Amino acid sequence: MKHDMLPRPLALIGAEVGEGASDAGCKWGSQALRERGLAAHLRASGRAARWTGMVRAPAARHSAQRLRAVEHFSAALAQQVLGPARAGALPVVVGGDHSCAVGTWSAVAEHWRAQGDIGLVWIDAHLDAHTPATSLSGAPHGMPVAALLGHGSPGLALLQGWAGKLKPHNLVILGARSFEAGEQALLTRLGVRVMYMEEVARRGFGACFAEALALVQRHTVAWGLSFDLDALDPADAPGTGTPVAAGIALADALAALRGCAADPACAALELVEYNPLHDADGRTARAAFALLKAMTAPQGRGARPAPCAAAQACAELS
Ligand SMILES: [Mn+2]
Repeated sequence: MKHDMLPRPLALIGAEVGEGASDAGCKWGSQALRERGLAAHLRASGRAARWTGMVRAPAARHSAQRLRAVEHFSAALAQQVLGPARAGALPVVVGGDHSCAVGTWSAVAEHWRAQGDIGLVWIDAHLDAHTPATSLSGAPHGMPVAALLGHGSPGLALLQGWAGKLKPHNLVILGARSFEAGEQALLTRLGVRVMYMEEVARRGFGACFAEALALVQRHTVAWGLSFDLDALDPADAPGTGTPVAAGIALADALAALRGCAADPACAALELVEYNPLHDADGRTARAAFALLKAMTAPQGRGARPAPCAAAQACAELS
């Protein structure tokens, strides 16, 4: 059977990190979603899915220790992502605050490095592109985009021993509406395409996501999706680390993302910033379940034909 005829098993990886944020509640997000039955929920659509790892960040007693804690955590998480990637499964990292993206995408970049560059669609209310020099809060969950681009803390940017996991033209940020001048200046200088919420509202999420996907597939052998739940409107997802008003409607996201991971060139998925302590009625957990189910659906409007290089590389692995 050809590799792309058989959906890859989903390897769920819990990223138990809240040290990246000022409110550490997201640390318990992946465990909460696991206990609610996320794996069984995904298996219900006929896909193999199981938890292959839970990685917990070391506690940081003082805010000055947060960056070191996240650096240690990122290296451990990267190892947990590399295993399933090498085995031909689809890694699905469940956060945790968004600092986990450094470990996730460093591992994916490392895995594909010999074949070529990776692309990334980053759906988020924030830019997450601070360096320790521009961040007012010093919170590492505001820094993963900069680190993946090779800027900021060497302990994050040089994970796996090399920097520049993402090239600026292979990254698109979608839904941003709360950010600071310093991080925006870095992205502008590097030429990263940002579709701010104003553009998403005007053109529609579906049109923006389709363009973003095409951009990150264009010069790459594989691509991924990092979805921060705070990109959604707080009416649909109140239980996130840092809610921001006027976001993406859950229904729009579900329609556009359906089946996107069916593309064999989809290297990994990430869903972050679930804070169970702010989700009294379970609404945000249900949104998280629905998003992951839509992304991993066997086929759909979001599915695209595989770029040939990635399909071949994928077939050779199987
Ligand atoms: Mn984020």
